[in-house]
Amino acid sequence: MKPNSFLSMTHPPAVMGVLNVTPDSFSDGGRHATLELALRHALSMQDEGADIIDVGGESSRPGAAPVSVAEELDRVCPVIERLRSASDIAISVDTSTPAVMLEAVRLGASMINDIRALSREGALEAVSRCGVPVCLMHMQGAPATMQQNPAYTDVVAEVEQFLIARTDAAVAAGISRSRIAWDPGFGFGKTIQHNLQLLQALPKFVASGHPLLVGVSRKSMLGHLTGRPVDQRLAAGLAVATIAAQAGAAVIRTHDVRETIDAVKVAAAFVRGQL
Ligand code: YH5
Repeated sequence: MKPNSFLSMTHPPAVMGVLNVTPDSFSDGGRHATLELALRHALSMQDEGADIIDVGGESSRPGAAPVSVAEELDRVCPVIERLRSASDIAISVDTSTPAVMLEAVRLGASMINDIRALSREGALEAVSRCGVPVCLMHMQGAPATMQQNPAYTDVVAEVEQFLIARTDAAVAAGISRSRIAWDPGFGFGKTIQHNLQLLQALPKFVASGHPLLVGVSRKSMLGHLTGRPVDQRLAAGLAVATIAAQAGAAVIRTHDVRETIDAVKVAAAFVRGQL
């Protein structure tokens, strides 16, 4: 793999704005209102400077009801279609469902973000066929139960082995190695100690040469560290974004685009020695 510019971090990481399109996330005013609010939120994140909008229609929170393929298509596709016609910003789709991947790319998405690392039947083939970049994320267990008893002998080694194995499977399916990003999956089947060990090991993941995506925005690890509820975790999230940027992460996934851009700009200037 060619040495990539993320390693020297001449630029701050890209900032990916989270756009949840689940019934609970926007409006109780029905589908049309939800679509309009989602579009408005995406465009406001673009105004704030987001590089990528990550559109997701599945809630991966513990206890969330599973969503059918038809329902996920119904949630995600109209948003991608509208956003594509309103803007040329890069769109990624947060999905594990092959039919959603294919339809999202057909409508103009340019990246697949899969918390299940292309483990669903047909997912490897779908991404191989689209030819777009993909983010492979590590998760232990399944969303409904993953936080019940996360256990590892060596979390860093196990996450790395998993990502290597899924990358090899993706390459074997015809996906170009250079189009595969990695994500250690903060909060997905991890205790606070596991998350902190992974945070300390970010430089090791960056050294793999795969662009590294980090998503900690508003997550419960920040609540555990600060004692704060979900709507008061901005500062804690910015601290982690700064650490990740200093370690050479390529993409920060966040709900708080404007503030995160400021934080990663400072981190990048510090790394360059031009603060
Ligand atoms: C991620 O890390 N996360 S969805 C629980 C929260 C807050 C936020 C309040 N998709 C990731 O954002 N994709 C999600 O507690 C992701 N990496 C990648 N690549 C979960 C989420 C969240 C969960």
